[in-house]
Order: sequence, then structure tokens, then C-alpha cells
Amino acid sequence: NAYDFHWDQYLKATGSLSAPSDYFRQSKIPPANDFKVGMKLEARDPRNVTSVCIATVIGITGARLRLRLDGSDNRNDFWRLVDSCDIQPVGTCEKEGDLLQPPLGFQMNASSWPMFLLRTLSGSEMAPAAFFKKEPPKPPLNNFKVGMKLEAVDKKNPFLICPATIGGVRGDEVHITFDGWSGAFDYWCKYDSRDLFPVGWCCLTGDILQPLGNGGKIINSYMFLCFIEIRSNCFCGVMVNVGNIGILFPASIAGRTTRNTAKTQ
Ligand code: MLZ
Repeated sequence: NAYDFHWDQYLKATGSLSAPSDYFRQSKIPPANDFKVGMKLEARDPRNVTSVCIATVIGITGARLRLRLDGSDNRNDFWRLVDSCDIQPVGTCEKEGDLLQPPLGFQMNASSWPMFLLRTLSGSEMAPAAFFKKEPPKPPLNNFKVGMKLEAVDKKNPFLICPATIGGVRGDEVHITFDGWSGAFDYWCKYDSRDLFPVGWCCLTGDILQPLGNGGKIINSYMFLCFIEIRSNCFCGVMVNVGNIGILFPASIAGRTTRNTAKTQ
């Protein structure tokens, strides 16, 4: 289908460049994900980062794990890469002389925590230490440039990895904007955030790269259909690239078929 998302086609159609992979804090070869649903591990509580808790693998997506803290509810799941420093094998905490903590919002009485811990761990399958990979080092500098393309986690829907563009650079921070979406999902983060990936990451890991928002559709390598909102009136047109220059034609010139694909999400 002509509307399937392909990076090579999209980069050509928009006349844009992808950010080189060594700009990211990710391993060149994505880490293998050997975890299985149901396995237990230790994880830093995302809502209370000084606590290390017991977590269960609820799902697997590419090089990431969907995690739920034992004793917590099902509305606070979070996603971590298998080479995240936020996760470690069960027993690490004890070895370091620390105590496992109940998650923020522990559903039972605090006094029942030791017994709960015993029960939750007994007979459960612990993720083997070999499944945890070393976190890649920070690239020394923020080399990102405005306009570079990448794949980024949508922080409002953290299970989604989406096509994105660097919208701004400020010291060691970058502004992440999502292609085809208006600013509602944009965010600033550090250049070495683990939520940023080079173009092609999802394809390599088997994670699902989200399609563009309805603000943009690729027609072919030379044509990129875009919808631009001008003061709440939606302007619909076809962007045709000639070299690096994009020329925007109104839909009335471009023809009716383009107009029909405009939807709201
Ligand atoms: N349709 C949902 C998900 C949007 C995801 C956007 N990602 C950049 C919504 O509108 O919230």
C-alpha cells in the first residue's frame, strides 16, 4: 500500500536527513531480548526513583520490556530497554546490602510487605543475569541538528515509538516533535535519553514503528502530502520535492484524491 511507512522513501520525499546512529545512547547492534513474560526482576520505581522494587515482565516489544511492579496496580506499567540501568536480576539489591521496597501505591498495609515479598518471589521464575545487558555509554556531545529525523518514544503513550524530528537544540537538550502530529506530543529531553533511537531501530529490533500522524502522508519518493493547520482551517496540499526544496501545492491544484485522505485523529 502506497501509504505504508518506509523511512528511505520518507527521507527522500521530505528531503531530510536521519541523525547518525552514534549521536544516540543506544548500542550499534540492538541488544537481544531473551526475557519471557512472567519473569521477575528488580526495577527502579519510576514514580519513586530511590526505591528498587520487584517487577514482573508483562510484555515484550522489540528490545523493550513492559513491566509492572509487584504489589502495584495495572495502570502504571512502564517500558524499559533490556540494557537499561533501571533493571537488574533479583538478588542484586540484597547483595549490595540494600532492601527491596514496596512500590509507590502499594495496595496492602505496609506491615504486610515482608510477607508479600516472600510470597511473590517463591516459586516464580527469575530472569537470568545473562539477559540483562550493559547500558551503552553516553555519546560525549550533543551533535543533533534541527531537522534531523529519528525514532522516539511518545512520552504520553510510552508504548509507542514514532517517526520524529529534532525541532530544537538547547545545550544538552533536544526538542522532539512527532511527524504528522501537531505539537501536543512534543517534549524536551537530554540528548542521551534512552527514549531516542536512530532511524531503522524498530525495524532491527522488531518493535512496531507507528505510522505518521494524519498531518502527513508519503505519496512516493518525490511527493509528500501534508496537511497544515492555519488558524484552525486545515490547508490541504501536496508537497513536491525538487532536490532539497519542497513546493507546496494547494489540494485544489493537486486534485481531489488528496483532500479525501484528510481525517482527524
Ligand atoms: N490516537 C492517540 C495516540 C496518538 C499518538 C501520537 N504519537 C505521537 C491520541 O490521539 O492520543
